[in-house]
Amino acid sequence: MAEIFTNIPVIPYEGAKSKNPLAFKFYNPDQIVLGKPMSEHLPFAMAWWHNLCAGGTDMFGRDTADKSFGQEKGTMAHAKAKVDAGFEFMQKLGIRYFCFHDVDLVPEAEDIKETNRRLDEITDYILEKMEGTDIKCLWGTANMFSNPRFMNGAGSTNSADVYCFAAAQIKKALELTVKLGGRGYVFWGGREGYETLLNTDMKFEQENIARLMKMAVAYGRSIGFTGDFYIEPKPKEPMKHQYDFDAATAIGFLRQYGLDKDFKMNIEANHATLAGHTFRHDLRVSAINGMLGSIDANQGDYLLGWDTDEFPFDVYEATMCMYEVLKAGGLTGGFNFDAKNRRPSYTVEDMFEAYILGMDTFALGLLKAAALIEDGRLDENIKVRYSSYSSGIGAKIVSGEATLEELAAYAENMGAPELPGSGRQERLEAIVNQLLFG
Ligand code: XLS
Ligand code: NI
Ligand code: NI
Repeated sequence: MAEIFTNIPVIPYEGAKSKNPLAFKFYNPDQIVLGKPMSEHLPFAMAWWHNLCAGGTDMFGRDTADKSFGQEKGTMAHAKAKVDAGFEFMQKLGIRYFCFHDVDLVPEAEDIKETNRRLDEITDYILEKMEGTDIKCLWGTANMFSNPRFMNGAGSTNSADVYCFAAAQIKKALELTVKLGGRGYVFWGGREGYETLLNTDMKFEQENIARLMKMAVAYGRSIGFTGDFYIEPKPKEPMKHQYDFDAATAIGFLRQYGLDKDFKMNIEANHATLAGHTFRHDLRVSAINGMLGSIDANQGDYLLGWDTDEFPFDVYEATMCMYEVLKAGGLTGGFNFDAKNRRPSYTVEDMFEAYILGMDTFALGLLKAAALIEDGRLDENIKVRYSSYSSGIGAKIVSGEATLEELAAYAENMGAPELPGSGRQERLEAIVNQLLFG
């Protein structure tokens, strides 16, 4: 196999003082943090679609980056060149996982039987490349939003034929995920939503999405898929209203339809902020419901109202993310860089430097979150803040034995309660800054 990225070496860790753009400054895979090597805390994944397929096309202009890898696009030779490029890329960066949509792997044919044959061929090739490496699939998914047939969604479509086509794609994508040893299978509700209620039966559409997911779970389990199914919530884009708005909405949906045992959340930073939450908020909502599965590690732009999918560079956000992840006991999934270079960053060096940026940002986030946990002041403050529930009437409330009458009688005898104590927000924010920059 001829080398593709000939001017890029294996990326070394050189430490915080290095000025080499092609070196890690903070991601040091073997460094032990809270008893575990960094690489185990941070199972990073490459997103096939952004890294190997997307060339920067936007609404106003065509590709700036050349992702042909020396082959004609739309051919199986190109599909294989992408595999070669992807594996070389992951190996040079020390990335052990990848995520894919079916149509990222091969050009889609008119007939799904031919597409599936191509998928078999390419995944045989991927399996060959996996041999002798420690690279595996993090999660797979089916693209049920790009083709015009999915204009009204897949599970939510008004067309039973399109619904069946979606089922066929999910079936195949599940088989491929199992074949490639995937830890998870993602449902991002690409167009599972609506534009106007004037033409929409919302209840019916949601029931149909649940039916499709149930069939996917039944089939997945029948072919030996033991990993997690994930919903990746997103509030809008491409549809005006998406049914899986945020983690809380998606979790409610899963519980309503009895899917909560098989599903967890795949939380994307940029989707959480589009929903008007912090990234951290959606992680916490998932974690307290036992459903924090995996993360799409990217970053939005607070000035732009869409999914800009930037590589994460905000260390504060990454720290808060890693704080949630560490507190939740880690992820069963991983950190997928669902992120793309900015359009004017179109060179091969830019591809690598973007991943170095993302990996270093999360390494810093991990180190700083571990420092916050070891410092203990945030935890201590929370303990003190809720301490009125550890004894007396508070403990009785928590035990579930108290009645409303009893609490009312207690209040009547008490007179006016004291103020609940300072929230200490500024003190806590200062502690975070101290540990980030001190
Ligand atoms: C789009 C989503 C998508 C999913 C996979 O906004 O982030 O890329 O991660 O279908
Ligand atoms: Ni996204
Ligand atoms: Ni995503």
